[in-house]
Amino acid sequence: MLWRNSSFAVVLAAIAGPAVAAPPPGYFMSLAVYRPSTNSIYAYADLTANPHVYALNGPYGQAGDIPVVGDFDGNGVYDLAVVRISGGNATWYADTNHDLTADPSPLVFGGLAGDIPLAADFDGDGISDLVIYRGGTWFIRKSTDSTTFTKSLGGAVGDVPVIGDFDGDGIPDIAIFHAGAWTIQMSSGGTATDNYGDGTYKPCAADWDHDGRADLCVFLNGVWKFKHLGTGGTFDQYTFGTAGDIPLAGGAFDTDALFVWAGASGTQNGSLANPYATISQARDHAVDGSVIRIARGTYTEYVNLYGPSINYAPGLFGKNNLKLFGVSRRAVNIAPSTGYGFRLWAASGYFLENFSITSPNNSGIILGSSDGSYTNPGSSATIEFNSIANTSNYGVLVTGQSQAVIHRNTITNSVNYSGIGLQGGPASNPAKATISDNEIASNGPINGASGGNGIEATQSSIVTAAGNYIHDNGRFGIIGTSDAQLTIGSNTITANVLNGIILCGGSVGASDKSTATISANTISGNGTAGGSGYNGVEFYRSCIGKQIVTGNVFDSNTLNGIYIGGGTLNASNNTFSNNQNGITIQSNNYATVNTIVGLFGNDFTNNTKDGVFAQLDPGTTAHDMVVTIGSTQGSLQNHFSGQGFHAIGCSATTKLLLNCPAGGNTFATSGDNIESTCSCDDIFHDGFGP
Ligand SMILES: [Ca+2]
Ligand SMILES: [Ca+2]
Ligand SMILES: [Ca+2]
Ligand SMILES: [Ca+2]
Repeated sequence: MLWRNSSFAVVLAAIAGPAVAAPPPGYFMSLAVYRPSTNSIYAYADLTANPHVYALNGPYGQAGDIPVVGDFDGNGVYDLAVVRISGGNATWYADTNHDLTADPSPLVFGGLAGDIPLAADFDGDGISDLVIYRGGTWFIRKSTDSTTFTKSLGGAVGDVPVIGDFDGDGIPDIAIFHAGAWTIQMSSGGTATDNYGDGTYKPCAADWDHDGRADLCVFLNGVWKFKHLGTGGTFDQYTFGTAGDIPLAGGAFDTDALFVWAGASGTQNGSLANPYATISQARDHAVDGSVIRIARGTYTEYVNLYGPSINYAPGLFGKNNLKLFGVSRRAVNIAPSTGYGFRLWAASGYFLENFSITSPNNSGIILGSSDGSYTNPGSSATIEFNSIANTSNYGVLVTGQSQAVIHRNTITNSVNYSGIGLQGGPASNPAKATISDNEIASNGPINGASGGNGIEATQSSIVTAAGNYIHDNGRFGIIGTSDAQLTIGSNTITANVLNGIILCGGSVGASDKSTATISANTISGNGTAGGSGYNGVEFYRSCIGKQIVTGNVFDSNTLNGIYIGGGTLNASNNTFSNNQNGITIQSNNYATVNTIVGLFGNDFTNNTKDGVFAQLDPGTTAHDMVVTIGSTQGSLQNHFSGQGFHAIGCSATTKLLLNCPAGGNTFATSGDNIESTCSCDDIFHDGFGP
């Protein structure tokens, strides 16, 4: 008891010390320790709170018990259990209502000497499944039907089992810690290894930086240290607990949230014991910044989330900064019979996490203004770790002056529109989105007249897309039109039916100021529609802006790696392989402005026709073509090999004049590298003549 009476001040002093870097945002996760010397739990809910308040604190269990945390009822809050091994049985005493008294009917599972109990939700119902690790075999008891299956990992003397979602797919991964050596069996396939800590540490796993992937965690003498799997060293540490404590991490012990449980009946006040039956009820009772935790189940409501400017019902104004957390994207279904999944009306600072969202006749999530117009202030939200699928309209639609962070979701099968859409807003204050690490796939109809894109950015919207896997969409992987500004980096964009990326649109003579910086992407196998093929990237003839394309791989697109029909392009340090042409450059009277292209430091390998193909259409009088291919500076040389026709090919009624200085390009063969219709020298000129 001495520690309990004095610990508060001790802990406060510790977390104020210089050793502690920034803790994660409040309420996303918790830390707890179990103290075997007193058989007591100490759990913080909000690690950023000052002063700290324990979410759960007191004696639970008896000498010899093994503590395990998990969500044993599926309400989104971590619960403590102790496992007592006696007489060949392991009895699991869980406390799901957090009164530090065991629930009725404890479960029995495992029980041999040396068994190590753990818990995590393998079967995806939102309830943690009981796990027994026994000498390298993991026995997992499914909460859905009480049957058991096994996994195998580890088994050496000194192996310590750990569970976390290291690959961020929402499914637990099993891991072994052996004196600092980590081996992780990923649910998405494959095995990862790393080194962190040593035999003096106790291992743990927690998504400390809230990026959706569990981080390696080690605990010693009250200090928690965190490291990203595979990279870097300790990125943060936190002081909580003391020598001899058992670290318990991974979820949230947040008991102060507003709770929702589909189908709840009787008294409903949003407490842990008496949750609301609907998300809308919790919204009505929320205050600015409230956390709303949503239990497993199916919610058929159309959830309107209002900002403070909106008086949406008698006496009820909206709120900002609400955090809506589902217990698991595999177990919380937002399935309105009509309307949107979530709609934000001039509501800012929201978090929407861990939901499975469908809508039979509208979008999954829409951000907008108070009245649906694009001229009033919009909404802002962070949309993370959701599975958004089978929506009739957009998976996520960002309208007007709204802003979204869209991170680590799967957004698939939006039937009639696109996975993510941005539209509206004045050019001075457009819709914006940062879209990272999502899978955006199979959206839209095959060859439909509209929609069917992975990401669709229109009307001056500003998009940064990074680290996404964008594939098998019915039209384009990414489309930017009507003065959109795109930054597209480190994505994999593959097997989309038409182009991987297309910029600009409109009829003949349209001026589209859309621009893109496209870097370090893999853009492959696009244009699965058949016919004459499609491009990795197309800059449509209405483009008038300057495009930058650098460090990408363009492979096996069915037509060109890049096609440009108007505007300015600087393409450097890309690899073009197994496309029909690496790059096609075209100018004609249908374009809005000249086509101006510089190509430096690119590799063109095994393209089936030309490496670079320049085409000045017959009768072109309105526009000009200025093409510079390579430079004698070594790093700016292009390299050509294995093309079917020519390294550099031209189509024009007279010789097409290009700037391709002698020594500015290297060719693998001494053959017909430059087509006779090209005039390729080092005099700067445009397509019409010197
Ligand atoms: Ca619980
Ligand atoms: Ca389960
Ligand atoms: Ca996983
Ligand atoms: Ca993480």
